Amino acid sequence: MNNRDNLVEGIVLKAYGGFFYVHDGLSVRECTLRGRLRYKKQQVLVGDRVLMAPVQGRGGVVEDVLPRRSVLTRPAVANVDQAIIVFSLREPEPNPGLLERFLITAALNGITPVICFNKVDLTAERQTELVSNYLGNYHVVVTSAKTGTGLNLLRETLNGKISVFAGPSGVGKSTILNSLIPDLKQKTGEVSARLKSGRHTTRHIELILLADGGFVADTPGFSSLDLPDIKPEELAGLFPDIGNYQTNCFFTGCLHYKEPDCSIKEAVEQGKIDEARYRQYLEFLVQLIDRRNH
Ligand SMILES: Nc1nc2c(ncn2[C@@H]2O[C@H](COP(=O)(O)OP(=O)(O)OP(=O)(O)O)[C@@H](O)[C@H]2O)c(=O)[nH]1
Ligand SMILES: [Mg+2]
Ligand SMILES: [Zn+2]
Repeated sequence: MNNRDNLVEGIVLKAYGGFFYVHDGLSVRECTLRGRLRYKKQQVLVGDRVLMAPVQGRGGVVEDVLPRRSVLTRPAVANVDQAIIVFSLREPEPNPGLLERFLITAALNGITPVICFNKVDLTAERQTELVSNYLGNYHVVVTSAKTGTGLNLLRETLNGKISVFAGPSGVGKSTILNSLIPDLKQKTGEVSARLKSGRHTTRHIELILLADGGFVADTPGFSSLDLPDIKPEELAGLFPDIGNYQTNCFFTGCLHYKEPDCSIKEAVEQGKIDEARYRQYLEFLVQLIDRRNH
C-alpha cells in the first residue's frame, strides 16, 4: 500500500488507450489506475481531480478520485465550471430552440453557460435581434475567429476555469480554440456547401492547459439535443430571466401557463420579461407536460 504522503494531486487531461494523462501542476504524467479503482468500476473522467503516486520517469498510478463538483454527461467531463456554447450567426444559421436546450442542459448540470456568437464577420448588422435577446440574462461574447473580434474578451472569460466548448457542428469551436492557443492544431472542417451544416471534425475529449491558467476542451458538435427529463414545475427555474419573478404567483407550483394571478405573465405584459423568451418557455413547457401525460 502506498504512503498517502507521497501522493500528489492532479487533473486528468485525457484518457486514451487505457492510460490517463494527469497534469500535476508541472508536467503531464501517463498514469494507470490502481486496481482498487478498476474493481470498483469507478469511471475516471477527463476533468477529474485525482491523487496520484508518481513513478520514475513520467509515469504514475492514480490512487483516488476526489469528489466532483459537476459532471457533464455528453461528453463526459467532470468539474466543468462553464460551458462556452458556440453558435454561429451565419453558416450555419443559428437555431434558437437548440440554443435554449443547450442553456437549459447546462443550468441543470450546474454549469454556468456563456453564449459565444461566432462568425460576426458574416453578418451585416453587428447586433442582431438574436444576440440582444440574450444580453442581460446571460454572459454573451460576440466573436469572429476570422478577424479576431471578441477573442480577447473570450480569453478573459476562460481564465482560471475549466471550460468546455459546445455547440452545433461547423460553428467554429475548433477554429476559435486554434486562434486562442497558438500551438494548438485542432482539426477544423469546411462547412459542407450543400447542407451548410458542417461535418464532425473533433473527436477525442481532451483538456488543454491555457497559458494564463485554466483548461479548455473542444467537443464534437451535435445538431440535435433533447430537452432534458425534468418536471414541468422545474422548467422556470432554468430560465434565469423567468425564474427571478416566480415568487409572487398566487398558486404554489404555478406553471405560468393557464393559471390566474401569475407574476410571470404580469412581468411579460409589463415588458420586464422578453416575450420571445416566454414563448420559448411555453413551447418547452407544453412538451414536458405532453411527455408526462404519455
Ligand atoms: N467567416 C468565418 N468563418 C469561420 C469562423 N470561425 C470558423 N469559421 C469556419 O467555419 C468552418 C467550421 O469551423 P470549425 O472550427 O471546424 O467548426 P467546429 O464548430 O469545430 O465544428 P465540429 O468540430 O464539426 O463541431 C471552417 O471552415 C472555419 O474556417 C469565423 O469567425 N468567421
Ligand atoms: Mg471542431
Ligand atoms: Zn405563475
